[in-house]
Amino acid sequence: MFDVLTDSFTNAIKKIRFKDDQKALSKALGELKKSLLKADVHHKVVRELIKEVEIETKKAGIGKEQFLDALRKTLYKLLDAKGNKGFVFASKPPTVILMTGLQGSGKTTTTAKLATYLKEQKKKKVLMVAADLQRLAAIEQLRQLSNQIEVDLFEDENTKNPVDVVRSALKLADEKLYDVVLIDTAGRLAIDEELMDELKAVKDVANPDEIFYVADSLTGQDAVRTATTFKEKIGIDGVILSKYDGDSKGGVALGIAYLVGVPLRFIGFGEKPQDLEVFLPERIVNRLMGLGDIEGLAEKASNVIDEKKAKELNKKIKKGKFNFNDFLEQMEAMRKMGNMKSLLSMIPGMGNMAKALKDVDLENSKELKHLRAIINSMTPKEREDPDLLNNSRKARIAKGAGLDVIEVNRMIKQFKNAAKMAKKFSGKGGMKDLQAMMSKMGGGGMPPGLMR
Ligand SMILES: Nc1nc2c(ncn2[C@@H]2O[C@H](COP(=O)(O)OP(=O)(O)O)[C@@H](O)[C@H]2O)c(=O)[nH]1
Ligand SMILES: [Mg+2]
Repeated sequence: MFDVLTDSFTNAIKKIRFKDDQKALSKALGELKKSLLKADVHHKVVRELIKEVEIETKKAGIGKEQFLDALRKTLYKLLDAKGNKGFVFASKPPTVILMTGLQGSGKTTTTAKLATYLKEQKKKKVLMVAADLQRLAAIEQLRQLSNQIEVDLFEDENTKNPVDVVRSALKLADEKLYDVVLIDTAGRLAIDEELMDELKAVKDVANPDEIFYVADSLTGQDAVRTATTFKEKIGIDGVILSKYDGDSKGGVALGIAYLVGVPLRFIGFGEKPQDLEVFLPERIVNRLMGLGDIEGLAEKASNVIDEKKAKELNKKIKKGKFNFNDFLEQMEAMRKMGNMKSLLSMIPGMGNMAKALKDVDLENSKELKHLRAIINSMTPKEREDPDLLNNSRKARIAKGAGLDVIEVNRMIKQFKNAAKMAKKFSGKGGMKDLQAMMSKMGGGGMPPGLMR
């Protein structure tokens, strides 16, 4: 997610080799500045950051550690805009949120992501409201998302006025005791008066607890500019940065917080409803500095893995009893967690591994699809005990899965090897072994037991 910035810092840090060496510090700062600009950080922010880091480093005495400390402190300061963090519930439900932003910024997708987050992690009853009546397709898009994530949607095809829609939606929300109402509004390609007037009218009737501005991080400095305009004209309480998974250079996060002065609340990093995470400055700073984000990982993982199950699984792995059912279950858990790469980058020291793994696509990997087809063709007993598979059964499974028996043999062998390795990893120093293996694989597959 923050590859570019992380690389930049690493490069800069490498330049500091000596103690009390002004020349080394200047060089490091120069490197940092160059790479920050390259990472699309606004020049004003870069200037401020460099100035602060220099002052702080000197205060503590020049050195690698001092430089890192200063960098961490400064990043934290710049990212920590005043205001609410994450999702804040109103004292009296429903909490009403107005989602705003330009067309294509990711409002509708983000509305569904937030709904998913609130439903699954906060166990809230959420109502999404289709108040983008500019495009017919907009309602259909939300309808599909509503079905997919199983969150209610309020829509009214009989009116072209978003104000009416919002009024009726809020009435319903009161009657049916919804906890949260998320209003998806229309955007434009660029800011114009008509849009602002419509939003003001919607805002007046919605009386939202908070207004979120969804900014496309790929638009770089434009995101900073438009967010500023929305803040002045409508008033925004938080920014959600979407499309952080793309070619975004990352620097925009610093610009929004520091220049717009509005806290970043969430970050979207993919097209799936789960691809959203709470933005917390301390987490991001740690990640930027390559230290990982254990807290974030634990939160995500705890959502999909049942602790008891994880323990059972670990026992099985240790005993060499890891079977195909366990494998399928783990795959499913991984898929639920969404973006593997972003998960890995949260584990300390795994930043590089995440990079190597960027091409593993759990949904579309051919290998995994085949493996799933093979497992699905097995009987329940065979799934529990891979040793039961003899040649005639393998042939039948191959037929069932529509694959060649050679492939079935290969997959089974791979699976057994993986189970063996998992057993090894479950012992002492497991993580190190795992990391070594993953880097060798270069993203060629997924060992079981990764999720322990
Ligand atoms: N890769 C990626 N695509 C996103 C993300 N958020 C939204 N999109 C895509 O961006 C496009 C526009 O999103 P949409 O929600 O329709 O934007 P809206 O016009 O503001 O409602 C869609 O194709 C989304 O799938 C994200 O975080 N990552
Ligand atoms: Mg939309």
